[in-house]
Amino acid sequence: MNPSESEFDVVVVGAGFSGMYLLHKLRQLGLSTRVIEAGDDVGGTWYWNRYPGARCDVPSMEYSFSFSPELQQEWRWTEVMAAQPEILDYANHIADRFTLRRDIEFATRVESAHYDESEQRWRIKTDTARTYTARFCVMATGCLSVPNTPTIEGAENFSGDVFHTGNWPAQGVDFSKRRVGIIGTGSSAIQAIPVIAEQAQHLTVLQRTPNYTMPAHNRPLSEEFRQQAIENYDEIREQQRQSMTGIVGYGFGFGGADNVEPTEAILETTAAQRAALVEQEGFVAIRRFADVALDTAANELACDMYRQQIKRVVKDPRTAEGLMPKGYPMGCKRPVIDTHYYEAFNRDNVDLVDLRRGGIETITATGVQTVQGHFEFDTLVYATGFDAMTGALQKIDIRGRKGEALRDHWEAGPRSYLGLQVTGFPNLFTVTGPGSPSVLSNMLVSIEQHVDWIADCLTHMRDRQLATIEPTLAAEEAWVGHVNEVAQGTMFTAPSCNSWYLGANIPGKPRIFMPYVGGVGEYRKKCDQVVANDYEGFVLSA
Ligand code: FAD
Ligand code: N01
Repeated sequence: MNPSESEFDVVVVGAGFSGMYLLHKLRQLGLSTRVIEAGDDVGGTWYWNRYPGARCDVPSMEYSFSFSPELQQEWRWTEVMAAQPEILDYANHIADRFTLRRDIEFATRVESAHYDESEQRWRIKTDTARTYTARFCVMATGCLSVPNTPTIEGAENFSGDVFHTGNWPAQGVDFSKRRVGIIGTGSSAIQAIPVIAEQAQHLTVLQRTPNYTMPAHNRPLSEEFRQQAIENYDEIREQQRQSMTGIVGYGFGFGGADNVEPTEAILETTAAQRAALVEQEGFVAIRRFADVALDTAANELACDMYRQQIKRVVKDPRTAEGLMPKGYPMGCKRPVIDTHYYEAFNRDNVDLVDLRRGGIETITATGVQTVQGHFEFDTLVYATGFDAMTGALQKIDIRGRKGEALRDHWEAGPRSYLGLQVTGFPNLFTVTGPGSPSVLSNMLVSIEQHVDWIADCLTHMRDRQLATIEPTLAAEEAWVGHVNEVAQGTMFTAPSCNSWYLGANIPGKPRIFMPYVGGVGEYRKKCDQVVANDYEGFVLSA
């Protein structure tokens, strides 16, 4: 073997939660495993996204691993929804507890992965000029790990500091005495804005599309509650696995009046009743209505209630009007929850630029030129999201049988069987890939399910001395068809919806709804059924 080559049973790309659990699991199977990670340490999302206000929006007791009873008994979350530093501590704790780092190559980016048909091996090359060979290659590269910085004319001329929420400096940013501009009003911006507003001299929010966001009602986690939850963990975890989204909301939901089962029909209410509900409960009043997710007219009534509440919270009428989402349904984009987002616009040092009244023209040395005028900044923050789901995979030159490029196979949009494997790419797996519930779920539940499935598959192959696994074209086609079919008629695919789920945030990306909307529980059943039917839809060869 070439001295710069290293041979392993499995090479895993990425050391976020997916790559970390894979390493632990594959080691338990006795498989030699190497993890390659571009960052300097573990944590993935929580390593890169250190912007102020970053936190998860799934209760942490549930956004955590279940694979180790000891781990889940010993770890102490301090808040219902933990902040980024605490989640990164958790990732570091896992790396220490299971001594993961010794098998991870940090500060190393995988540039290509080519399948050698004659040797039945993947050959993986890095930007450090190393080559690894492995029978199996698992892409744990993340769904939201390639930050999107839009091309705006003149961007290179800006003389101040520039940051992206998805690649935030580890040492933090001092905003004091700074005039800050932030581009974007997605989840990241909505978390960052209230916190930056408290620190900066002035904050200008450049908003192209207003979002629908609900109050998080986050709060400290009491020891009593934590104790009660860990005593019931077996049951909670089982409920999570069988649920639609991997979230049970055990014991707390999101607090107060919003913790309501959606059973009522908004179409059966009068305008006066809706106004009264807004008055009594604010944004969360909408949660009681089941038809909002299913019917466009019902959805529009809910949007109207939502806009009424913005008017009640935001004092300046022009700013309130500017913050109102219009022209696309609630529930088409990734749900957002916030802590005092709208209240931040009542501060004297925060201004909104509603780009619907005139968009960005150029970035200048001193700020941003819009149709509405020039805005001066010392610091510019891009909260402009990610090339989601396919971005990290397509950045790598992945080639399967006969040298076919994954980029070509996916030219018209991602295609896979179960979001786990792609036809023509034997022994290559993706964790939470397009075609699986993935980003529509509590990701830790979906990560565990995929890693367990892959580990069971490798065990099955070893026990039967099988060399390769890949899906048939027919199985892939049927699954892609099913994924598209179940997404039709939902708010996710409404013609007026432009979300990163659809690839609509990246110019030129095919408009395809990428995740599987069928739910975590149903999807798990389907994956288990495939195994029970002797890996139906896959070809396993000796
Ligand atoms: P990642 O954490 O993205 O890790 C992938 C790793 O692969 C990265 O470290 C990256 O550097 C590495 N990598 C990629 N390409 C290469 C390459 N070519 N070579 C080497 N290394 C590579 N999900 C939830 O369920 N609940 C939440 O509340 C939630 N909050 C989120 C908040 C933010 C700000 C973001 C951005 C995402 C959030 N998510 C949330 C989704 C989150 O991405 C997942 O929950 C989870 O952390 C993903 O883990 P992962 O290991 O699959 O991917
Ligand atoms: O990114 P986004 P994000 N000019 O794509 C705007 C997870 N996450 O990083 O809508 C002007 O949602 C863009 O505008 P528009 C979660 O899954 C979770 O905020 O395209 N604006 C939009 O407002 C989430 O969904 C948490 O018109 C431009 C914004 O940038 C995902 O990560 C927290 C522009 C991008 O919003 C991504 O969220 C954070 C341009 N040229 C992230 N280009 C939790 O709380 C883009 N925009 C769990």
